[in-house]
Amino acid sequence: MKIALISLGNFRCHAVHLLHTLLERDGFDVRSFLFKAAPFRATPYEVDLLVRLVSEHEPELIGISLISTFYKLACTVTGKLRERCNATIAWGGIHPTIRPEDCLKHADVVCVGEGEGAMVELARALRANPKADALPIKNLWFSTGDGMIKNEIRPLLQDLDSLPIPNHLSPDKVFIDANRMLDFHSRADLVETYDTMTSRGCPFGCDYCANDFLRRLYRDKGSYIRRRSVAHVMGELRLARDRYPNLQEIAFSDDVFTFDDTWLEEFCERYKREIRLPLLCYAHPNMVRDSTMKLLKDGGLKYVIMGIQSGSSRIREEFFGRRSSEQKILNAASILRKYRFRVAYDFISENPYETDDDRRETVKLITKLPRPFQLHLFSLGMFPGTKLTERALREGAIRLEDVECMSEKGYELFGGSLHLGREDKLLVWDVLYFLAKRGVPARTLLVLSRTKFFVQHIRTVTKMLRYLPLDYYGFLTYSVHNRLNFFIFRVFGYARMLRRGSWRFCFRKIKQRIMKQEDTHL
Ligand code: B12
Ligand code: SF4
Repeated sequence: MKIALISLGNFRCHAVHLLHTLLERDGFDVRSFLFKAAPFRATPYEVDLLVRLVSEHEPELIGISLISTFYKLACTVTGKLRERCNATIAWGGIHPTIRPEDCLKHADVVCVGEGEGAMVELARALRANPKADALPIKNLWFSTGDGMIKNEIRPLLQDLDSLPIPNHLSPDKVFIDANRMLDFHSRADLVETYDTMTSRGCPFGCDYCANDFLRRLYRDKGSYIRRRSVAHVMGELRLARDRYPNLQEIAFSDDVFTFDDTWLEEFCERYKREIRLPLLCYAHPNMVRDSTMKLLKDGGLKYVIMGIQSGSSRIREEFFGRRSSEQKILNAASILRKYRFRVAYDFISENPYETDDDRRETVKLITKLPRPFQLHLFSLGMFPGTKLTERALREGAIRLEDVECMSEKGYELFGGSLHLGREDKLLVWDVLYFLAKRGVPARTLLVLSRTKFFVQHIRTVTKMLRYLPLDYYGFLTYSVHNRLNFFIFRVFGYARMLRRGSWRFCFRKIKQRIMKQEDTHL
Protein backbone atom coordinates (compact mmCIF):
# COMPACT_ATOMS: atom_id res chain seq x y z
CA MET A 1 0.00 0.00 0.00
CA LYS A 2 1.25 3.49 -0.85
CA ILE A 3 1.47 6.18 1.80
CA ALA A 4 2.43 9.85 1.53
CA LEU A 5 3.59 11.86 4.53
CA ILE A 6 3.70 15.64 4.42
CA SER A 7 5.57 17.91 6.79
CA LEU A 8 4.51 21.55 6.61
CA GLY A 9 7.03 24.34 7.22
CA ASN A 10 9.72 22.11 8.61
CA PHE A 11 12.22 20.05 6.59
CA ARG A 12 13.51 18.39 9.68
CA CYS A 13 10.16 17.42 11.21
CA HIS A 14 11.11 14.62 13.63
CA ALA A 15 7.60 13.17 13.56
CA VAL A 16 7.49 12.66 9.78
CA HIS A 17 10.98 11.18 9.60
CA LEU A 18 10.08 8.81 12.41
CA LEU A 19 6.70 7.78 11.00
CA HIS A 20 8.30 7.26 7.59
CA THR A 21 10.83 4.77 9.00
CA LEU A 22 8.22 2.93 11.08
CA LEU A 23 5.80 2.54 8.15
CA GLU A 24 8.55 1.51 5.78
CA ARG A 25 9.68 -1.10 8.30
CA ASP A 26 6.13 -2.46 8.23
CA GLY A 27 6.34 -3.01 4.48
CA PHE A 28 4.51 0.09 3.19
CA ASP A 29 5.62 2.03 0.14
CA VAL A 30 6.17 5.40 1.81
CA ARG A 31 7.16 8.75 0.34
CA SER A 32 7.66 11.88 2.46
CA PHE A 33 7.14 15.39 1.15
CA LEU A 34 9.07 17.93 3.18
CA PHE A 35 7.44 21.20 2.37
CA LYS A 36 9.56 24.28 2.99
CA ALA A 37 12.53 24.59 5.28
CA ALA A 38 11.16 27.10 7.72
CA PRO A 39 7.88 28.85 8.50
CA PHE A 40 7.83 31.12 5.46
CA ARG A 41 4.65 31.53 3.47
CA ALA A 42 4.23 29.10 0.59
CA THR A 43 3.64 30.39 -2.91
CA PRO A 44 0.62 29.07 -4.86
CA TYR A 45 3.11 27.41 -7.21
CA GLU A 46 4.74 25.54 -4.32
CA VAL A 47 1.35 24.33 -3.08
CA ASP A 48 0.41 23.10 -6.56
CA LEU A 49 3.80 21.42 -6.94
CA LEU A 50 3.30 19.63 -3.60
CA VAL A 51 -0.19 18.46 -4.56
CA ARG A 52 0.98 17.30 -7.98
CA LEU A 53 3.94 15.34 -6.60
CA VAL A 54 1.85 13.73 -3.85
CA SER A 55 -0.89 12.71 -6.26
CA GLU A 56 1.65 11.25 -8.69
CA HIS A 57 2.64 8.82 -5.92
CA GLU A 58 -1.03 7.64 -5.89
CA PRO A 59 -1.23 7.16 -2.11
CA GLU A 60 -4.12 5.44 -0.36
CA LEU A 61 -3.23 7.09 2.93
CA ILE A 62 -1.88 10.61 3.38
CA GLY A 63 -0.54 11.85 6.72
CA ILE A 64 0.00 15.57 7.30
CA SER A 65 2.00 16.90 10.25
CA LEU A 66 1.33 20.45 11.36
CA ILE A 67 1.77 23.05 14.08
CA SER A 68 -0.94 25.69 14.57
CA THR A 69 0.66 28.24 12.23
CA PHE A 70 0.09 25.93 9.28
CA TYR A 71 -3.57 25.15 9.98
CA LYS A 72 -4.85 27.24 7.04
CA LEU A 73 -2.13 25.88 4.78
CA ALA A 74 -3.11 22.34 5.80
CA CYS A 75 -6.77 23.12 4.95
CA THR A 76 -5.77 24.38 1.49
CA VAL A 77 -3.46 21.45 0.78
CA THR A 78 -6.07 18.93 2.00
CA GLY A 79 -8.79 20.51 -0.16
CA LYS A 80 -6.57 20.35 -3.26
CA LEU A 81 -5.47 16.79 -2.51
CA ARG A 82 -9.11 15.68 -2.30
CA GLU A 83 -9.60 16.88 -5.89
CA ARG A 84 -6.75 14.70 -7.15
CA CYS A 85 -6.40 11.70 -4.82
CA ASN A 86 -8.79 9.14 -3.47
CA ALA A 87 -6.95 8.69 -0.17
CA THR A 88 -7.75 8.71 3.54
CA ILE A 89 -6.26 11.92 4.91
CA ALA A 90 -4.94 11.90 8.48
CA TRP A 91 -3.65 14.94 10.35
CA GLY A 92 -1.30 14.79 13.32
CA GLY A 93 1.02 17.02 15.33
CA ILE A 94 0.55 19.55 18.08
CA HIS A 95 -2.32 21.47 16.47
CA PRO A 96 -4.56 18.44 15.80
CA THR A 97 -3.69 17.25 19.31
CA ILE A 98 -4.99 20.50 20.83
CA ARG A 99 -7.84 21.21 18.40
CA PRO A 100 -9.04 17.81 17.12
CA GLU A 101 -12.66 18.89 16.52
CA ASP A 102 -11.65 21.76 14.22
CA CYS A 103 -9.19 19.58 12.35
CA LEU A 104 -11.71 16.82 11.84
CA LYS A 105 -13.77 19.22 9.72
CA HIS A 106 -11.02 18.86 7.09
CA ALA A 107 -9.27 15.56 7.72
CA ASP A 108 -10.83 12.09 7.77
CA VAL A 109 -8.73 11.06 10.74
CA VAL A 110 -7.00 13.11 13.44
CA CYS A 111 -4.24 11.83 15.70
CA VAL A 112 -4.47 13.17 19.25
CA GLY A 113 -1.08 12.87 20.94
CA GLU A 114 1.67 10.46 20.04
CA GLY A 115 1.33 8.93 16.61
CA GLU A 116 3.78 6.04 16.28
CA GLY A 117 1.45 3.22 17.29
CA ALA A 118 -1.68 4.89 15.95
CA MET A 119 -0.40 5.57 12.42
CA VAL A 120 1.01 2.08 11.96
CA GLU A 121 -2.25 0.52 13.20
CA LEU A 122 -4.27 2.75 10.87
CA ALA A 123 -2.12 1.83 7.87
CA ARG A 124 -2.38 -1.87 8.69
CA ALA A 125 -6.17 -1.63 9.04
CA LEU A 126 -6.46 0.14 5.67
CA ARG A 127 -4.16 -2.42 4.07
CA ALA A 128 -6.46 -5.17 5.31
CA ASN A 129 -9.62 -3.32 4.28
CA PRO A 130 -9.27 -0.13 2.21
CA LYS A 131 -12.85 0.83 3.02
CA ALA A 132 -12.41 0.54 6.80
CA ASP A 133 -13.34 3.63 8.80
CA ALA A 134 -14.36 4.59 12.34
CA LEU A 135 -11.78 2.14 13.65
CA PRO A 136 -11.22 1.50 17.37
CA ILE A 137 -7.60 2.72 17.29
CA LYS A 138 -6.42 4.56 20.38
CA ASN A 139 -5.32 8.19 19.85
CA LEU A 140 -7.31 8.46 16.61
CA TRP A 141 -10.51 10.41 16.04
CA PHE A 142 -12.56 9.65 12.96
CA SER A 143 -15.07 11.73 11.06
CA THR A 144 -18.21 9.71 10.33
CA GLY A 145 -20.09 12.26 8.24
CA ASP A 146 -22.74 12.92 10.87
CA GLY A 147 -20.43 12.83 13.90
CA MET A 148 -17.09 11.80 15.31
CA ILE A 149 -15.58 8.68 16.83
CA LYS A 150 -13.27 9.77 19.64
CA ASN A 151 -11.04 6.92 20.71
CA GLU A 152 -9.27 7.17 24.04
CA ILE A 153 -5.62 8.16 24.53
CA ARG A 154 -3.10 5.36 24.88
CA PRO A 155 -0.35 5.43 27.54
CA LEU A 156 2.72 7.47 26.68
CA LEU A 157 5.51 5.64 24.96
CA GLN A 158 7.96 4.99 27.79
CA ASP A 159 10.75 3.15 25.98
CA LEU A 160 12.07 5.73 23.51
CA ASP A 161 14.87 3.31 22.63
CA SER A 162 12.26 1.22 20.83
CA LEU A 163 12.04 3.94 18.15
CA PRO A 164 14.12 3.62 14.97
CA ILE A 165 16.71 6.12 13.75
CA PRO A 166 15.51 7.83 10.59
CA ASN A 167 17.55 8.44 7.47
CA HIS A 168 16.76 12.07 6.67
CA LEU A 169 18.20 11.99 3.18
CA SER A 170 16.67 8.73 1.95
CA PRO A 171 15.69 8.90 -1.74
CA ASP A 172 12.02 8.47 -0.78
CA LYS A 173 11.99 12.00 0.58
CA VAL A 174 11.06 14.93 -1.59
CA PHE A 175 12.07 18.45 -0.52
CA ILE A 176 10.13 21.43 -1.81
CA ASP A 177 11.17 25.03 -1.32
CA ALA A 178 12.07 28.16 -3.29
CA ASN A 179 9.48 27.19 -5.94
CA ARG A 180 11.18 23.96 -6.85
CA MET A 181 11.93 20.45 -5.84
CA LEU A 182 15.37 20.29 -4.28
CA ASP A 183 17.67 17.36 -4.71
CA PHE A 184 19.40 16.75 -1.42
CA HIS A 185 19.58 12.98 -1.52
CA SER A 186 22.98 12.78 -3.08
CA ARG A 187 24.29 15.77 -1.12
CA ALA A 188 25.12 14.35 2.31
CA ASP A 189 28.30 16.44 2.03
CA LEU A 190 26.25 19.63 2.46
CA VAL A 191 24.96 18.69 5.90
CA GLU A 192 26.82 20.54 8.63
CA THR A 193 24.37 20.42 11.53
CA TYR A 194 22.60 17.30 12.70
CA ASP A 195 19.52 17.90 14.80
CA THR A 196 17.92 15.35 17.08
CA MET A 197 16.17 14.91 20.45
CA THR A 198 17.20 12.81 23.43
CA SER A 199 14.01 13.27 25.45
CA ARG A 200 10.28 13.95 25.33
CA GLY A 201 8.47 16.25 27.75
CA CYS A 202 9.64 19.23 29.74
CA PRO A 203 10.08 19.57 33.51
CA PHE A 204 8.42 23.02 33.37
CA GLY A 205 4.98 24.17 32.31
CA CYS A 206 5.16 27.77 31.14
CA ASP A 207 1.81 29.44 30.57
CA TYR A 208 2.42 30.24 26.87
CA CYS A 209 3.69 26.78 25.93
CA ALA A 210 2.00 23.55 24.81
CA ASN A 211 3.71 21.48 27.50
CA ASP A 212 1.16 22.39 30.12
CA PHE A 213 -1.67 21.20 27.84
CA LEU A 214 0.18 17.98 27.00
CA ARG A 215 0.84 17.25 30.66
CA ARG A 216 -2.90 17.53 31.34
CA LEU A 217 -3.77 15.44 28.28
CA TYR A 218 -1.49 12.65 29.44
CA ARG A 219 -2.46 12.71 33.12
CA ASP A 220 -2.33 9.09 34.40
CA LYS A 221 -0.80 7.93 31.11
CA GLY A 222 2.71 7.27 32.44
CA SER A 223 5.76 9.36 33.14
CA TYR A 224 5.66 12.58 31.10
CA ILE A 225 9.41 13.15 30.97
CA ARG A 226 11.24 10.38 29.19
CA ARG A 227 14.75 10.07 27.90
CA ARG A 228 16.50 7.74 25.50
CA SER A 229 19.43 5.75 26.84
CA VAL A 230 22.89 7.19 26.25
CA ALA A 231 23.75 4.12 24.17
CA HIS A 232 20.76 4.75 21.85
CA VAL A 233 21.66 8.42 21.36
CA MET A 234 25.32 7.58 20.74
CA GLY A 235 24.28 5.00 18.13
CA GLU A 236 22.38 7.70 16.26
CA LEU A 237 25.21 10.21 16.48
CA ARG A 238 27.80 7.70 15.24
CA LEU A 239 25.54 6.95 12.30
CA ALA A 240 25.15 10.68 11.58
CA ARG A 241 28.90 11.21 11.71
CA ASP A 242 29.45 8.39 9.23
CA ARG A 243 26.59 9.49 6.96
CA TYR A 244 27.57 13.15 6.73
CA PRO A 245 31.27 13.64 5.98
CA ASN A 246 31.26 17.39 6.66
CA LEU A 247 29.28 17.39 9.87
CA GLN A 248 30.27 20.35 12.05
CA GLU A 249 27.91 20.28 15.00
CA ILE A 250 25.17 18.38 16.77
CA ALA A 251 22.05 20.29 17.87
CA PHE A 252 19.75 18.88 20.53
CA SER A 253 16.21 20.28 20.20
CA ASP A 254 15.04 18.84 23.54
CA ASP A 255 12.76 21.33 25.35
CA VAL A 256 15.43 21.46 28.05
CA PHE A 257 18.60 19.40 27.70
CA THR A 258 20.37 20.18 30.98
CA PHE A 259 18.43 17.88 33.32
CA ASP A 260 19.40 14.58 34.98
CA ASP A 261 23.07 14.86 35.97
CA THR A 262 23.59 11.09 36.05
CA TRP A 263 22.46 10.80 32.42
CA LEU A 264 24.52 13.84 31.41
CA GLU A 265 27.61 12.45 33.11
CA GLU A 266 27.41 9.17 31.19
CA PHE A 267 26.58 11.02 27.97
CA CYS A 268 29.48 13.49 28.23
CA GLU A 269 31.94 10.80 29.09
CA ARG A 270 31.05 8.84 25.93
CA TYR A 271 30.42 11.83 23.68
CA LYS A 272 33.87 13.31 24.11
CA ARG A 273 35.45 9.93 23.37
CA GLU A 274 33.26 8.90 20.45
CA ILE A 275 31.94 12.00 18.66
CA ARG A 276 33.72 15.18 19.80
CA LEU A 277 31.74 17.61 17.63
CA PRO A 278 30.55 20.96 19.02
CA LEU A 279 27.14 20.65 20.66
CA LEU A 280 24.16 22.99 20.85
CA CYS A 281 21.32 22.72 23.37
CA TYR A 282 18.51 24.59 25.12
CA ALA A 283 18.69 25.42 28.82
CA HIS A 284 16.41 26.92 31.47
CA PRO A 285 17.82 29.35 34.08
CA ASN A 286 16.63 27.06 36.89
CA MET A 287 18.62 24.21 35.40
CA VAL A 288 21.97 25.87 34.83
CA ARG A 289 24.17 24.65 37.67
CA ASP A 290 27.90 25.18 37.79
CA SER A 291 28.70 21.47 38.12
CA THR A 292 26.36 20.53 35.23
CA MET A 293 27.73 23.18 32.90
CA LYS A 294 31.31 22.27 33.75
CA LEU A 295 30.49 18.69 32.86
CA LEU A 296 28.86 19.73 29.58
CA LYS A 297 31.71 22.05 28.68
CA ASP A 298 34.09 19.19 29.14
CA GLY A 299 31.77 17.00 27.05
CA GLY A 300 31.80 19.37 24.04
CA LEU A 301 28.93 21.80 24.59
CA LYS A 302 29.61 25.03 22.67
CA TYR A 303 26.30 26.82 22.13
CA VAL A 304 23.53 27.33 24.65
CA ILE A 305 20.14 28.92 24.03
CA MET A 306 18.47 29.99 27.26
CA GLY A 307 14.98 31.42 27.63
CA ILE A 308 14.71 34.52 29.80
CA GLN A 309 11.58 35.88 28.09
CA SER A 310 11.19 39.08 30.09
CA GLY A 311 13.14 41.31 32.45
CA SER A 312 10.00 42.04 34.41
CA SER A 313 9.35 39.62 37.28
CA ARG A 314 5.65 40.58 37.05
CA ILE A 315 5.46 39.33 33.46
CA ARG A 316 7.63 36.29 34.09
CA GLU A 317 5.67 35.11 37.10
CA GLU A 318 2.09 36.33 36.63
CA PHE A 319 1.73 35.82 32.89
CA PHE A 320 4.41 33.39 31.75
CA GLY A 321 4.37 31.10 34.79
CA ARG A 322 8.16 31.15 34.90
CA ARG A 323 9.51 31.08 38.40
CA SER A 324 13.07 32.28 37.84
CA SER A 325 14.16 35.26 39.90
CA GLU A 326 16.42 37.89 38.36
CA GLN A 327 19.17 36.62 40.65
CA LYS A 328 18.74 33.11 39.30
CA ILE A 329 18.84 34.36 35.70
CA LEU A 330 21.98 36.42 36.26
CA ASN A 331 23.59 33.57 38.13
CA ALA A 332 22.85 31.20 35.23
CA ALA A 333 24.20 33.77 32.76
CA SER A 334 27.42 34.19 34.73
CA ILE A 335 27.92 30.40 34.80
CA LEU A 336 27.46 30.29 31.02
CA ARG A 337 29.98 33.10 30.67
CA LYS A 338 32.41 31.43 33.08
CA TYR A 339 32.62 28.40 30.81
CA ARG A 340 32.83 30.58 27.68
CA PHE A 341 29.81 29.11 25.91
CA ARG A 342 28.42 30.93 22.91
CA VAL A 343 25.07 32.02 24.25
CA ALA A 344 21.76 33.21 22.88
CA TYR A 345 19.04 34.52 25.17
CA ASP A 346 15.41 34.30 24.10
CA PHE A 347 13.10 37.20 24.94
CA ILE A 348 9.41 37.62 24.13
CA SER A 349 8.04 40.89 22.83
CA GLU A 350 4.63 42.07 21.58
CA ASN A 351 2.89 40.90 24.73
CA PRO A 352 -0.51 42.59 25.26
CA TYR A 353 -0.01 42.51 29.03
CA GLU A 354 3.36 44.26 28.97
CA THR A 355 3.63 47.92 29.99
CA ASP A 356 6.46 50.31 29.21
CA ASP A 357 7.68 49.84 32.78
CA ASP A 358 7.95 46.09 32.17
CA ARG A 359 9.92 46.82 28.99
CA ARG A 360 12.25 49.11 30.92
CA GLU A 361 12.92 46.20 33.29
CA THR A 362 13.86 44.12 30.23
CA VAL A 363 16.25 46.84 29.06
CA LYS A 364 17.85 46.86 32.51
CA LEU A 365 18.20 43.11 32.65
CA ILE A 366 19.75 42.92 29.17
CA THR A 367 22.41 45.43 30.20
CA LYS A 368 23.26 43.27 33.22
CA LEU A 369 23.86 40.09 31.20
CA PRO A 370 27.53 39.26 30.65
CA ARG A 371 28.47 39.99 27.03
CA PRO A 372 28.87 38.82 24.31
CA PHE A 373 25.60 37.10 23.57
CA GLN A 374 23.00 36.88 20.86
CA LEU A 375 19.59 38.30 21.51
CA HIS A 376 16.67 36.31 20.11
CA LEU A 377 13.63 38.50 20.19
CA PHE A 378 10.43 36.60 19.41
CA SER A 379 6.90 37.95 19.23
CA LEU A 380 4.46 36.33 21.61
CA GLY A 381 2.40 33.73 19.76
CA MET A 382 -0.98 33.03 21.35
CA PHE A 383 -1.07 29.30 20.72
CA PRO A 384 -4.34 27.45 21.25
CA GLY A 385 -4.88 25.57 24.47
CA THR A 386 -2.23 27.33 26.53
CA LYS A 387 -3.05 28.86 29.90
CA LEU A 388 -2.02 32.30 28.66
CA THR A 389 -4.23 32.18 25.57
CA GLU A 390 -7.24 30.99 27.56
CA ARG A 391 -6.69 33.78 30.06
CA ALA A 392 -6.16 36.46 27.42
CA LEU A 393 -9.38 35.39 25.66
CA ARG A 394 -11.29 35.39 28.95
CA GLU A 395 -9.98 38.82 29.89
CA GLY A 396 -10.51 40.28 26.43
CA ALA A 397 -6.80 41.00 25.91
CA ILE A 398 -7.01 39.18 22.57
CA ARG A 399 -9.79 38.13 20.20
CA LEU A 400 -10.43 34.69 18.71
CA GLU A 401 -8.80 35.87 15.47
CA ASP A 402 -5.57 36.49 17.39
CA VAL A 403 -5.22 32.85 18.35
CA GLU A 404 -2.51 31.16 16.31
CA CYS A 405 -4.04 29.12 13.47
CA MET A 406 -6.37 32.01 12.67
CA SER A 407 -3.72 34.71 13.02
CA GLU A 408 -0.70 32.87 11.45
CA LYS A 409 1.69 35.06 13.38
CA GLY A 410 4.12 32.15 13.50
CA TYR A 411 5.26 33.15 10.01
CA GLU A 412 6.72 36.27 11.59
CA LEU A 413 7.76 34.89 14.97
CA PHE A 414 11.38 34.58 14.01
CA GLY A 415 12.37 37.89 15.51
CA GLY A 416 15.35 39.18 13.59
CA SER A 417 16.41 42.40 15.27
CA LEU A 418 15.86 45.91 13.86
CA HIS A 419 13.17 44.74 11.50
CA LEU A 420 11.65 47.65 9.60
CA GLY A 421 8.38 45.75 9.14
CA ARG A 422 7.61 46.28 12.83
CA GLU A 423 5.27 48.98 14.12
CA ASP A 424 7.04 52.11 15.40
CA LYS A 425 5.94 51.42 18.97
CA LEU A 426 7.60 47.99 18.93
CA LEU A 427 10.61 49.20 16.99
CA VAL A 428 11.45 51.65 19.80
CA TRP A 429 11.88 48.77 22.20
CA ASP A 430 13.64 46.54 19.66
CA VAL A 431 16.22 49.29 19.21
CA LEU A 432 16.58 49.83 22.96
CA TYR A 433 17.08 46.09 23.54
CA PHE A 434 19.57 46.00 20.70
CA LEU A 435 21.55 48.90 22.16
CA ALA A 436 21.38 47.29 25.62
CA LYS A 437 22.88 44.16 24.15
CA ARG A 438 25.67 46.22 22.55
CA GLY A 439 26.62 47.63 25.96
CA VAL A 440 24.94 51.07 26.03
CA PRO A 441 24.34 51.82 29.74
CA ALA A 442 20.83 51.27 31.11
CA ARG A 443 20.56 54.85 32.35
CA THR A 444 21.07 56.28 28.84
CA LEU A 445 18.54 53.84 27.39
CA LEU A 446 15.91 54.65 29.98
CA VAL A 447 16.34 58.35 29.19
CA LEU A 448 16.05 57.57 25.46
CA SER A 449 12.85 55.59 26.07
CA ARG A 450 11.26 58.80 27.36
CA THR A 451 12.79 61.11 24.74
CA LYS A 452 10.18 62.28 22.22
CA PHE A 453 12.74 62.99 19.48
CA PHE A 454 14.11 59.43 19.66
CA VAL A 455 10.64 57.89 19.62
CA GLN A 456 9.44 60.09 16.74
CA HIS A 457 12.50 59.34 14.60
CA ILE A 458 12.77 55.68 15.43
CA ARG A 459 12.74 54.61 11.75
CA THR A 460 15.66 56.85 10.89
CA VAL A 461 17.56 55.61 13.95
CA THR A 462 16.84 51.99 12.98
CA LYS A 463 17.98 52.55 9.40
CA MET A 464 21.20 54.12 10.63
CA LEU A 465 21.88 51.23 12.99
CA ARG A 466 21.22 48.73 10.24
CA TYR A 467 24.04 50.25 8.18
CA LEU A 468 26.53 49.44 10.93
CA PRO A 469 28.14 46.04 10.52
CA LEU A 470 27.52 45.12 14.16
CA ASP A 471 25.17 42.24 13.80
CA TYR A 472 23.15 40.10 11.44
CA TYR A 473 19.88 41.98 11.47
CA GLY A 474 17.32 39.39 10.53
CA PHE A 475 16.11 36.84 8.11
CA LEU A 476 13.36 38.65 6.33
CA THR A 477 14.90 41.69 4.71
CA TYR A 478 17.23 41.69 1.76
CA SER A 479 17.77 45.38 1.14
CA VAL A 480 21.10 46.53 -0.23
CA HIS A 481 22.52 47.87 2.99
CA ASN A 482 21.47 44.74 4.81
CA ARG A 483 23.34 42.65 2.24
CA LEU A 484 26.36 44.90 2.59
CA ASN A 485 26.26 44.48 6.36
CA PHE A 486 25.84 40.77 6.00
CA PHE A 487 28.82 40.65 3.67
CA ILE A 488 31.04 42.60 6.08
CA PHE A 489 29.76 40.50 8.94
CA ARG A 490 30.69 37.34 7.06
CA VAL A 491 34.17 38.63 6.23
CA PHE A 492 34.71 39.24 9.95
CA GLY A 493 33.36 35.75 10.62
CA TYR A 494 35.81 34.16 8.19
CA ALA A 495 38.66 36.19 9.71
CA ARG A 496 37.69 34.92 13.16
CA MET A 497 37.59 31.33 11.84
CA LEU A 498 41.09 31.74 10.37
CA ARG A 499 42.37 33.19 13.65
CA ARG A 500 40.97 30.16 15.46
CA GLY A 501 42.81 27.96 13.00
CA SER A 502 39.66 26.54 11.36
CA TRP A 503 41.04 27.32 7.92
CA ARG A 504 39.68 24.20 6.18
CA PHE A 505 36.17 24.92 7.39
CA CYS A 506 36.58 28.55 6.39
CA PHE A 507 37.69 27.73 2.84
CA ARG A 508 34.87 25.25 2.41
CA LYS A 509 32.37 27.86 3.54
CA ILE A 510 33.75 30.41 1.08
CA LYS A 511 33.71 27.83 -1.72
CA GLN A 512 30.08 27.00 -0.91
CA ARG A 513 29.19 30.70 -1.02
CA ILE A 514 30.90 31.19 -4.36
CA MET A 515 29.28 28.10 -5.85
CA LYS A 516 25.94 29.16 -4.31
CA GLN A 517 25.30 25.71 -2.85
CA GLU A 518 22.33 25.31 -0.54
CA ASP A 519 23.06 24.94 3.16
CA THR A 520 21.43 21.89 4.59
CA HIS A 521 20.56 21.75 8.26
CA LEU A 522 19.12 18.47 9.42
C1 B12 B 1 11.91 20.40 18.48
C2 B12 B 1 10.99 21.58 18.37
C3 B12 B 1 11.36 22.60 17.50
C4 B12 B 1 12.60 22.54 16.65
C5 B12 B 1 12.28 21.73 15.37
C6 B12 B 1 13.46 20.91 14.98
C7 B12 B 1 13.03 19.75 14.14
N1 B12 B 1 14.00 19.01 13.72
O1 B12 B 1 11.86 19.53 13.89
C8 B12 B 1 12.86 24.05 16.38
C9 B12 B 1 13.72 24.60 17.48
C10 B12 B 1 13.50 24.38 15.04
C11 B12 B 1 11.45 24.59 16.53
C12 B12 B 1 11.02 25.72 15.93
C13 B12 B 1 9.76 26.20 16.10
N2 B12 B 1 8.85 25.78 16.98
CO1 B12 B 1 9.01 24.23 17.95
N3 B12 B 1 9.04 22.68 19.10
C14 B12 B 1 9.84 21.67 19.16
C15 B12 B 1 9.39 20.72 20.28
C16 B12 B 1 10.29 21.00 21.46
C17 B12 B 1 9.40 19.24 19.96
C18 B12 B 1 8.70 18.84 18.67
C19 B12 B 1 9.16 17.47 18.24
O2 B12 B 1 9.80 17.32 17.23
N4 B12 B 1 8.85 16.43 19.03
C20 B12 B 1 9.19 15.06 18.70
C21 B12 B 1 8.16 14.51 17.70
C22 B12 B 1 8.46 13.07 17.35
O3 B12 B 1 6.91 14.56 18.36
P1 B12 B 1 5.69 15.50 17.91
O4 B12 B 1 6.12 16.57 17.02
O5 B12 B 1 4.97 15.83 19.13
O6 B12 B 1 4.85 14.50 17.03
C23 B12 B 1 4.16 13.40 17.60
C24 B12 B 1 2.65 13.57 17.52
O7 B12 B 1 2.25 14.92 17.48
C25 B12 B 1 2.25 12.80 16.33
N5 B12 B 1 2.31 13.38 15.01
C26 B12 B 1 3.01 14.42 14.54
N6 B12 B 1 2.80 14.58 13.24
C27 B12 B 1 1.96 13.61 12.84
C28 B12 B 1 1.41 13.32 11.60
C29 B12 B 1 0.54 12.25 11.51
C30 B12 B 1 -0.05 11.92 10.19
C31 B12 B 1 0.21 11.45 12.63
C32 B12 B 1 -0.73 10.33 12.53
C33 B12 B 1 0.78 11.76 13.88
C34 B12 B 1 1.64 12.83 13.96
O8 B12 B 1 3.16 11.72 16.33
C35 B12 B 1 4.46 12.20 16.72
C36 B12 B 1 5.19 11.09 17.41
O9 B12 B 1 4.55 10.69 18.58
C37 B12 B 1 7.92 21.20 20.50
C38 B12 B 1 7.44 21.12 21.94
C39 B12 B 1 6.88 19.80 22.28
N7 B12 B 1 7.17 19.38 23.48
O10 B12 B 1 6.18 19.18 21.50
C40 B12 B 1 7.97 22.65 20.03
C41 B12 B 1 6.75 23.24 19.36
C42 B12 B 1 6.21 22.24 18.36
N8 B12 B 1 7.27 24.43 18.61
C43 B12 B 1 6.49 25.37 18.59
C44 B12 B 1 6.76 26.57 17.89
C45 B12 B 1 5.76 27.69 18.08
C46 B12 B 1 7.86 26.72 17.10
C47 B12 B 1 8.25 27.95 16.28
C48 B12 B 1 7.14 28.68 15.56
C49 B12 B 1 8.99 28.85 17.26
C50 B12 B 1 9.50 30.16 16.74
N9 B12 B 1 9.19 31.17 17.47
O11 B12 B 1 10.14 30.24 15.78
C51 B12 B 1 9.26 27.36 15.29
C52 B12 B 1 8.55 26.87 14.03
C53 B12 B 1 9.27 25.71 13.39
C54 B12 B 1 8.49 25.02 12.33
N10 B12 B 1 8.70 25.39 11.09
O12 B12 B 1 7.66 24.15 12.58
C55 B12 B 1 5.23 25.12 19.38
C56 B12 B 1 4.02 24.88 18.51
C57 B12 B 1 2.76 25.35 19.19
C58 B12 B 1 1.58 25.15 18.35
N11 B12 B 1 0.43 25.05 18.97
O13 B12 B 1 1.64 25.10 17.16
C59 B12 B 1 5.67 23.91 20.27
C60 B12 B 1 4.57 22.93 20.65
C61 B12 B 1 6.31 24.51 21.53
C62 B12 B 1 5.40 25.46 22.23
N12 B12 B 1 5.80 26.70 22.34
O14 B12 B 1 4.35 25.18 22.68
N13 B12 B 1 10.70 23.76 17.31
S1 SF4 C 1 10.76 25.60 29.60
FE1 SF4 C 1 10.40 25.92 27.41
S2 SF4 C 1 9.61 23.98 26.66
FE2 SF4 C 1 9.48 23.90 28.89
S3 SF4 C 1 7.41 24.55 29.36
FE3 SF4 C 1 8.69 26.39 29.43
S4 SF4 C 1 8.63 27.23 27.34
FE4 SF4 C 1 7.81 25.15 27.24
